Amino acid sequence: MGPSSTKRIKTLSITRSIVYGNTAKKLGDLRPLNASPEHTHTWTIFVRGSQDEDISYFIKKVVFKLHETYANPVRTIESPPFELTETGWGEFEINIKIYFIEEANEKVLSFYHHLRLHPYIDGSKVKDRKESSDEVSSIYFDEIVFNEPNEMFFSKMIERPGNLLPSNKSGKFVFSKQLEREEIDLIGFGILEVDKEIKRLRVKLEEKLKQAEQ
Ligand code: SLL
Repeated sequence: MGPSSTKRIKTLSITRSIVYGNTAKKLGDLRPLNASPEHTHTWTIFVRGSQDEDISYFIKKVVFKLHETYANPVRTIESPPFELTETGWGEFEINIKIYFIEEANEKVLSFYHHLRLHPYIDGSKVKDRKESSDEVSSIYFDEIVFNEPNEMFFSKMIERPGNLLPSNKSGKFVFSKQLEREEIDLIGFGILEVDKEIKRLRVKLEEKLKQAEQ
């Protein structure tokens, strides 16, 4: 590579949004032949473009590191779709490593996803509104930021648009502008409620202090 290809553009960042996580289903009568008898679920872990677009123009491979109870726990997916389907009985942390294309000259991006097999009862917000009742999912939206990309990588990246969030109303995507708006509204509502509660407690505290003075 010539010097210009590795030259970094100092004043710039370029972002790409991804969606990662897992879906899971209980194993019914139709068990895969290689599933051991103690396995209860089939699951799929994946890394995708936020609009399900091909992300292999900047991602070279994805490595999923499974729990050590699995044979060959380090699973490398060299081409899209970057996903892996397995069967098992337990939830665990999956280490996901995203390797970018050579030209990017970027470090490996390593993070964890908690493989979810069971529906949470009162846990945090889950993004499985549209899924059929017996499928569980735990899916996250994230944005990869490339700071000071090098020129060659940058020119490759700008050949494709990188939308942050699709604004579609069709409900085809798990993450959309609408959902973001709804979340912001919910947070606003929550803040109002907390403010009300603070006021109420303040009045109560003042009353108690007055009583104590008497
Ligand atoms: C748990 N800490 O106890 C977790 C570990 C391990 C999951 C979960 C079976 C793999 C295999 C499998 O599902 N391991 O035997 O092929 O819940």
